[in-house]
Amino acid sequence: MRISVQGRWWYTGWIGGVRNGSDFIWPDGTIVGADGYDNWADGQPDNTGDVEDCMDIIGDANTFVPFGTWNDQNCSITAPYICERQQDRKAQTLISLNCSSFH
Ligand SMILES: [Ca+2]
Repeated sequence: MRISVQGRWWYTGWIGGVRNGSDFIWPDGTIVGADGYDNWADGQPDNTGDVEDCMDIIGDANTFVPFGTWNDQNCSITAPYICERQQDRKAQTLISLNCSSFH
């Protein structure tokens, strides 16, 4: 499975986390994993080449890494990004929208 954005297929997508020292933080400033949940792929984050400061999600089941797991990646790679959207289901109004600042 790959990620489809406006008719183009991608093998990855940015999910907003960035390196902050020895941790990664989400766009709202919370530390990744502080809530007891993370979904890093086996062996990740590995900071290959000491340049992987952004978090992406694996969208290619042809690799040996499960779809949907997380990886640290070089921030300069162009990829679509995934936003967190909170919506009031009853009122159908947007409460908040958090997107990564890189893409
Ligand atoms: Ca990595």
